[in-house]
Amino acid sequence: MPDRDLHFHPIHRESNIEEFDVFIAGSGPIGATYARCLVDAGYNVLMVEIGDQDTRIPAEHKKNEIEYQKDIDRFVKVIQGALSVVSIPRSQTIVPTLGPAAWTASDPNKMWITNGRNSFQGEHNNLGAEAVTRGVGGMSTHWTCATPEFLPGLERPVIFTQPSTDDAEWTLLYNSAKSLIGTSDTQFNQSIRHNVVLEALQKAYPDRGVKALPLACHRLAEGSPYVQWHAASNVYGDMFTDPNKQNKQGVKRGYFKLLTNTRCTRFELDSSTTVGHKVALVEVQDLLDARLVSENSHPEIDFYIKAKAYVVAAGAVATPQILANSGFGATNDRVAHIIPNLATRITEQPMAFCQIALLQVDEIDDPKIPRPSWWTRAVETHKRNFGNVDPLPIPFQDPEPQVTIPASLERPWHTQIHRDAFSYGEVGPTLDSRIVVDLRFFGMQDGVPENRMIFQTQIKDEYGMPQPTFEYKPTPKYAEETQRMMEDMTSVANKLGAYLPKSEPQFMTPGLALHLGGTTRLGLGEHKDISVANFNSQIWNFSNLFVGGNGTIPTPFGANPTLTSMCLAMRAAHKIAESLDGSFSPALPT
Ligand code: FAD
Ligand code: G3F
Repeated sequence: MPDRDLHFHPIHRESNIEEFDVFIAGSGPIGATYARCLVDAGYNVLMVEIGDQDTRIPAEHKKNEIEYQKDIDRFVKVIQGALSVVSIPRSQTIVPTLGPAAWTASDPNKMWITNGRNSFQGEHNNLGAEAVTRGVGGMSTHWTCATPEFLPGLERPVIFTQPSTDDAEWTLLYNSAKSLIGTSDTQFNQSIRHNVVLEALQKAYPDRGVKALPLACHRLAEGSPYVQWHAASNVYGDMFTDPNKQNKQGVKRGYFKLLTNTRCTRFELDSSTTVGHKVALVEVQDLLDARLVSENSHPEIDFYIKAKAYVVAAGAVATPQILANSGFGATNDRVAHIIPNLATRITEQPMAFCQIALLQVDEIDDPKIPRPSWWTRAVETHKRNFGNVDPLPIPFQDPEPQVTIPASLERPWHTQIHRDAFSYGEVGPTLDSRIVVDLRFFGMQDGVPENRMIFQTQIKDEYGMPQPTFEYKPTPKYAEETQRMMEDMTSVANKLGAYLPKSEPQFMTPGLALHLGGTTRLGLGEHKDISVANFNSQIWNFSNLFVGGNGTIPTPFGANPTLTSMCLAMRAAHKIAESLDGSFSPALPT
């Protein structure tokens, strides 16, 4: 234990809790999953979140606001506003057209280093669009909600070497995670555009299992044009409103507290531990209080929290960042690290994108094609009310298409043929958004040791944590598949429509998928030398430190990862709950 005079937070007094069962850093869907499982099992959990709460209900999806449900393109600005790019190379900070009289940095060894500007970042090996969201609910407050399962034999990690045991484990985990986040593939069944796209692709590709994209959402009422998009609030929102609920076994919920605007800074080890490592406490900082003191007087604003187990689920960038700031690994000072594989073998998905204007519009009200009654009724009503002014037979509030052609071993890429807002791809004023379809194809990457993140101890990010630098280049493995993926996307696009100018087929800036993986990768015992934690998400050689999030995924993957990360978090939470039962007897991971 440290011998300094430790400053504990009033939370202890308020709750009369001297020591929490579990501390969690990060309030996104993965921190939420951990919290939900542990609090439901009756344990006391303290969660800290570096960002603020800026939704009506904690951790709610912002797209549920009527404003964005009426015009999805307006949501582009919300996403742009929420994301902060992680690492900006020095070349992007040079402005040759700046007025010559302006002050500029003249020493090439001292370039801008604030707010993600990173003079250590190479241009050629950056993940230039990799970004983080800080706020209660994390990225789930503006995510697309796509929740596909990973492909067994390629994307899906192997937890048990016996295939039938592994299959059974994943079936259980996926079913539990889907029910927790509320996933469905039927919520767009009564969308005209959805069915037009689905039918066109099923006709063109009868053997590829074209189907509805599974989405975490539910339609508000039968026939309503609106869905409620799910987010971390669906995982743990009721813990804020219903703290005394009991679980199926009649166990009352444990105490749960979320501290917002609170940074998880670093972990401190118990120096009396002789075998392996044990976290003694965590240092956090109240960022609101921090505004009241001068930059260097940290003892007044840093405080400490004690727990039996500690979970870091702060996203794939900040999770290794907190561990690096604790001196455990991945820093640039090249000291011997106790988590040697931290932030190595990282992966990110190459992503291809285009938008088309739909060809099959005339089929929508073609009397020769039989349509269900809800369809003809909707089209007729629309034409009766607006037929003299609107050129399209599509109701204004017709839900968007949400279609996928699932990945396979022959075509290892994930596809989304849909309409959605992201930080790019806004339709603009020229075309009616009702005939626009977005195609997003996500490829895979191999986790190689050269691809890694390094945390600069000297340069801090805007929140005072070590600045991440990427060393990342596309891997030769899966290069050929990526070419085929682009070919496939253009062929699918051609079946559906004509390209929108400026949204022709293109690869996006690396990192834009925001599916960074492998930064805190899990592994079996025999893969200890290339992983950070075991499949209970317990860091190798630590008795009480756990990780969560997409960084834990050790496999190449094209699919959206959140559902799978939830599975791994549920598994870990279950194991933590088991160890906490009775008195926590810390054991090193095997
Ligand atoms: P996050 O959601 O990133 O949450 C981590 C939290 O930790 C954040 O709130 C952050 O503020 C907090 N934090 C960071 N540092 C600290 C610190 N030092 N102390 C305390 N707190 C800290 N995924 C899918 O699977 N399907 C999709 O359809 C999909 N669509 C997306 C669309 C968009 C526009 C974006 C941006 C992402 C999308 N994603 C999607 C990715 C998905 O949102 C993430 O996979 C998911 O949110 C990860 O959950 P997480 O809890 O691990 O991390
Ligand atoms: C990703 O992060 C999501 O997983 C996708 F679903 C989404 O469509 C994409 O971003 C947008 O680029």
